[in-house]
Amino acid sequence: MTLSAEQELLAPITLRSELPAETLREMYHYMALARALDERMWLLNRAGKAPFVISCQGHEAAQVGAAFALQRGKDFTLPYYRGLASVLVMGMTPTEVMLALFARAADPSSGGRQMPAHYGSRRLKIVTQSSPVGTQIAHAAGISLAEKIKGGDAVAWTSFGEGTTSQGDFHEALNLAAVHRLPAIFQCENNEYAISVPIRQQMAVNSVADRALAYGMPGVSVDGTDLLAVYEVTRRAVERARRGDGPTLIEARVVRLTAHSSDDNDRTYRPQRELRSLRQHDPLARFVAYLHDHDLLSEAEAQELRAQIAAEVDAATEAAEQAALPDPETLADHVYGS
Ligand SMILES: Cc1ncc(C[n+]2csc(CCOP(=O)(O)OP(=O)(O)O)c2C)c(N)n1
Ligand SMILES: [Mg+2]
Repeated sequence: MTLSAEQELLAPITLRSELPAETLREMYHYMALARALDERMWLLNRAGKAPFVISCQGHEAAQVGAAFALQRGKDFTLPYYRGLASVLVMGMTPTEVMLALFARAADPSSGGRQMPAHYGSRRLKIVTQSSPVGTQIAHAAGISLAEKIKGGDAVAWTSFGEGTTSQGDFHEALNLAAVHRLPAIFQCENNEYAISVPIRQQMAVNSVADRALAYGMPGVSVDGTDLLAVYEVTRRAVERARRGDGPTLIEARVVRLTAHSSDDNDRTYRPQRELRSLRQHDPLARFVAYLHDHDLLSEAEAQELRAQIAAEVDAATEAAEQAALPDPETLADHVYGS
């Protein structure tokens, strides 16, 4: 008997131990690297050196889990502004991330033009988002349509927050992708806030995944602090997309461990006890505990890895700080109708 698409995606996740230990340690490396870079960016912002930070903290497992199910250099990634961990897995280097933060000429995302966290790299097939939230969802539908027309089997993976699913772009993109059975994966990272607006004032459905039914595609809700669960759900969605069975909507339920951005003061709308309780669900701590429990990473190895990451973050910061700013002569380059 063949399982229906939804049943197949929701089938119990039993493959955890089948991933090699080396892959699991690599996953942890990317989560820890994303966290360390993110924390450094906040320090640089508070020291007056970086204009703006918008954090990935609490979303790392959802992003690393998903990105490990994609094929680097083949699949298209259209991340939103919290997508630091996803772009690192897809091949963006810490130095490239810092070049964008400092608006340097060599920033691969925009040559120092865009706000930080608008990740893009032609080399890595990472497509930068516009600042109006949700535009990348329609771009992902368009790219997957082009891929289908060309007869390729790459997928377009895009991410966005739950607040963004109230935008028309979300509706139009999912509808188009379902009608044409496009190889697209829509990952909603639901952290239950859109800046200061809690989810209950944003939508009347229980789960963003419920919305998939209305478009005619499978929708799956997964604990986004569980790296391996997100990996497995995304792996199944990628398989579906590559064999021509169409798109999937994945809701990864995550925690936002910081204020919305470096320009936001969440103490005005979020009780501190709520934040304290969310810290109990820190995906990084959860994955370290998993690795320890399964004898996959000793305390000494974890310490060594953290030291190596700290050195990597230092080197990236230094290299980017010393890199050249864009030449003022290039100010009007790429500006339409200047
Ligand atoms: C079209 C549009 N409306 C409003 C904004 C301002 N804005 C930036 S981020 C954001 C919140 C988005 O929330 P969500 O989609 O849940 O993502 P999160 O930041 O929580 O990860 C808003 C309203 C914007 N950038 N674009
Ligand atoms: Mg949100």
